[in-house]
Amino acid sequence: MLKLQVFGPAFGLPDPSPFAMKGEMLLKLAGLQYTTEVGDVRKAPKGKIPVLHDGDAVIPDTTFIRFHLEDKHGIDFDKQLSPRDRGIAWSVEKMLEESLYFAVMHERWAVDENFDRGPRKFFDDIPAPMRGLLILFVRKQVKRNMWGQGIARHSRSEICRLAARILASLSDIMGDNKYLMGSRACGADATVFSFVAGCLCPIFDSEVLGHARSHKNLVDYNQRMIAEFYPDLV
Ligand SMILES: N[C@@H](CCC(=O)N[C@@H](CS)C(=O)NCC(=O)O)C(=O)O
Repeated sequence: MLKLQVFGPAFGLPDPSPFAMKGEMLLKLAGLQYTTEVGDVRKAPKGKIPVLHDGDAVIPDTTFIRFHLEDKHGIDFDKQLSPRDRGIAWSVEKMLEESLYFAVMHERWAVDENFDRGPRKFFDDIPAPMRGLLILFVRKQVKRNMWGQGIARHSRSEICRLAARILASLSDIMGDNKYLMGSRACGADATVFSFVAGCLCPIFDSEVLGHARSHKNLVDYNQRMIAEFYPDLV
């Protein structure tokens, strides 16, 4: 049995981490039986969640989880796509993971009101004297990473402008399709759904939410994907 380590549902999302949600979506799209359990980043091989356990194999990182499902389970997530569309789908996926992700993280972790509404709650189970210190430590680390990646060197309005262009590009590529690339879901839908759901999460007060809401096709897609893959959330 496949077991995926995730963070678990929060903020009305299947998982607050777009990568944990993507990992689970890959398993759903593959049609494989799996279970989930709450993981611990400190014990994860690459210090990040999600992590897939498949028998003795331990696979961290969603792109390598996808490769594993392709190699070991013979799944071709994109079998209906032309080579060109496979390339477009892969590029869209990486545009969200390598660019939009940092804008979303910045809005959640660096903006005080959003941090209080969201990530601060991850620490609720830590006993009071430790909690404050751990929050300071982890938040500082996240901010340092965002500075190193570069996103934190921009103003909030610049960051939201970057996110707006990405969401507009995504909306234009999806057009009237049911899924990203047409009438059947492809591998990149795991990422696209995770990020669209995350951007539409009403808990976080951000221009990113307004930009996401301005694309009716993305809002409709999100509702369709929730109904199809997470009917319990409806
Ligand atoms: N490239 C990784 C990214 C995973 C990732 O960034 N996970 C974040 C949550 S969204 C995490 O575990 N962060 C914990 C940390 O950095 O300490 C993937 O595709 O799985």
